[in-house]
Amino acid sequence: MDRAMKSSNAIRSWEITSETNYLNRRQFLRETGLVAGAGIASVVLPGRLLADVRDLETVPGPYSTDEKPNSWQDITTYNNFYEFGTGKEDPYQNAQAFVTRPWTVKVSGECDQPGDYHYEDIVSPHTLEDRVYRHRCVEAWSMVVPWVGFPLGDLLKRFSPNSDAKYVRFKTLYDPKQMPGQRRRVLNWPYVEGLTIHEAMHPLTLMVVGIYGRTLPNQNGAPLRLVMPWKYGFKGIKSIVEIEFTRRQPRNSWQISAPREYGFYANVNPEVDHPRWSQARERRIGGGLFAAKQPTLMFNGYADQVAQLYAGLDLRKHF
Ligand SMILES: Nc1nc2c(c(=O)[nH]1)N[C@H]1C(S)=C(S)[C@@H](COP(=O)(O)O)O[C@H]1N2
Ligand SMILES: [Mo]
Repeated sequence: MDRAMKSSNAIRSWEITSETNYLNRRQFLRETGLVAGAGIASVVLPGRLLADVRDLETVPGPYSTDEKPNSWQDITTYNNFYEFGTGKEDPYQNAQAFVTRPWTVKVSGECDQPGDYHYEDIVSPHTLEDRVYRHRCVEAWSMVVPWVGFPLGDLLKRFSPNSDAKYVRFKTLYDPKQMPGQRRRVLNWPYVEGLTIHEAMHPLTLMVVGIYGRTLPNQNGAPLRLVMPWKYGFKGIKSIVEIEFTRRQPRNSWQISAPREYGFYANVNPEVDHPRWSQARERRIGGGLFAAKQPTLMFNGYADQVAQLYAGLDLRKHF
């Protein structure tokens, strides 16, 4: 196979293989109750694309939905990652050469253990869990994604936040040489995001390092990104290089660029329309062009777990 063919958009055998292996492995785990060893799902990967995508050792985590996961193809070719372009296929096309090792995360602010932490220091003390979550973009499309990660709160506790740590602010890498989208001011770079400390410590909130039992493809936010399934996808900041504990509520990139359209909370709320479109329904990616839209659930279906975080808040005002 020549280089041109390898980088074409055709579905490659490994894209299928990685799903099949994952599904087989989950079934295997359920049946045997065993933890997967690194070798179980090994497949031969082509050298050039996704050279960094490797099998991860994981255990089944809690909170997974029974909905059918989207395909590897859907999840890795239909993305929002404006650092690599604003088109849905741009991140897949433009992020393949993105260098994610070595990777350092700077931890600062209201905590007793600030410092620069290597990717390995961040990840290695944690058990990686498979968690299948609903994923909904404010643009009214949705997917179901088998993430691999660990609770963000378990990581944050290691930095010993103090009693003034009311919020946590995250920042994406700023590197216009590698991230062609950052050469245009479509957003105020670098991308930033913020959570309340209670949202950050919630057991549903994941620091994600993989998909389908493999390391995270660059276009999905390698090597580290957030996922909070009850929030619009934009809260899931990708390629994180900074974590800061703050006293005051941080703004996020979308709020900075369009404060009327995007708020701090961004809880999935079918009753609060985006100013330019309805939030009541969503289009499941992979369902085909003519598939009916499905109703959007309050907190994306995670109300039982998270509604108490917002007790007393007017969710129309705090959108
Ligand atoms: N750094 C960064 N993080 C980001 C974005 C982005 O443009 N840059 N887009 C957000 C939006 S709008 C969505 S819907 C999700 C998409 O995640 P996915 O591509 O893995 O589905 O990433 C979020 N995180
Ligand atoms: Mo989004």
